[in-house]
Amino acid sequence: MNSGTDTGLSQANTLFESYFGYKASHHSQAPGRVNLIGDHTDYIDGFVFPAALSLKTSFSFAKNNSNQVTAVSSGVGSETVFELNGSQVEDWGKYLAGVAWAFTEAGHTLSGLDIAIHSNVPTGSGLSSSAAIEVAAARAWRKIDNLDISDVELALLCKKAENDYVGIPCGILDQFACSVPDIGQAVVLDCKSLDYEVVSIPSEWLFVVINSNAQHNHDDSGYETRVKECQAIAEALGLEGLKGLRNLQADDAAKLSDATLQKRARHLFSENARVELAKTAMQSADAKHFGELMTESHISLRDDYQTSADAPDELMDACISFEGCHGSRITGGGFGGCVVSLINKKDKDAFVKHVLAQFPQGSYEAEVSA
Ligand code: GAF
Repeated sequence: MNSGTDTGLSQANTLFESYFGYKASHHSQAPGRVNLIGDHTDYIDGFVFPAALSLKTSFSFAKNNSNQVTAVSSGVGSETVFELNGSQVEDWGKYLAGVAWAFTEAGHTLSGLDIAIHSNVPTGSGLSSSAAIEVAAARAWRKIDNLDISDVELALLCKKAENDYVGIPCGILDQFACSVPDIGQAVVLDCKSLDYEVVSIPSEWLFVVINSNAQHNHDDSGYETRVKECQAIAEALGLEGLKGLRNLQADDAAKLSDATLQKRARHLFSENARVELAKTAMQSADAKHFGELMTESHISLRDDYQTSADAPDELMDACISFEGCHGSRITGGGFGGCVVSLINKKDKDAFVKHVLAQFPQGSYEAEVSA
């Protein structure tokens, strides 16, 4: 990591020095992620296919020789202060306090820190800004307190923070994708075993992420409702909780009497199957098939799982109307946010121009390629 050339880190450094009046001793970073395919399949122990982005959350920090954390963020513009092992934090510091809580529960002793944060992972856009801040915080404590924690364990502790402290019933997708793969790496993850495989992106492929700029927010979105609907499916089919849905099949959906639950189940088993097919398509450099799977995934999220929204649907239509676009889909938790499309590298400028002419409220956010 070169703090001289990384703008995120130098901005975090500058903020640290101006806010705390001394120089930070350490740095940590974590990327955002784009999910290429396999959404809402992680909390049923299914399969997902994310890639780590070059967009990052950067921390500059130092021990403050207290039991307290004081953090400031260039994006939020207000500080958060909390005691390690203190009472529940309600402001944006909950992501840091949640990680501290999860580490402490796991038996680690943490130092009090002064922290300055700069992030270029957009919030509410389906690119895991929350997981990026959690993983950057976890890396900060792992580094400064010399904790022996693997990247996978770190992801699990961050998920615990999000589930049991922040209170969002998410799966492992985001925390894993922000902790384990290198920037630009695409991985297929089995959310049950946590076995994963890095899949090489063919050299001429480019995944482009365009933001609809319609924000989602897990706190008031239907995310929790979808998790409850999955629990209802499991109950109706006599399966053992959410994790029993991993092996859902087409004929299971037909057994459900509730039409909404049938649609939800149809998304779960079809999306899970698409991840394996997408892996094979990428391995055989079959852009046409990979793209078709992405588009099927969007339609499934839009019509069956109903976690899309008008803005990403219109944006996806704009993307897919480009002649060289192999496929396109909403990415992440949904209800707004970004759309990811597969094109050939050579078409990038023409694609972005075409999409933004059709959907002017959108903006180019990121890209992933070999
Ligand atoms: C959000 C959640 F945090 C993830 O766990 C995952 O369920 C995703 O939505 C949908 O695939 O990002």
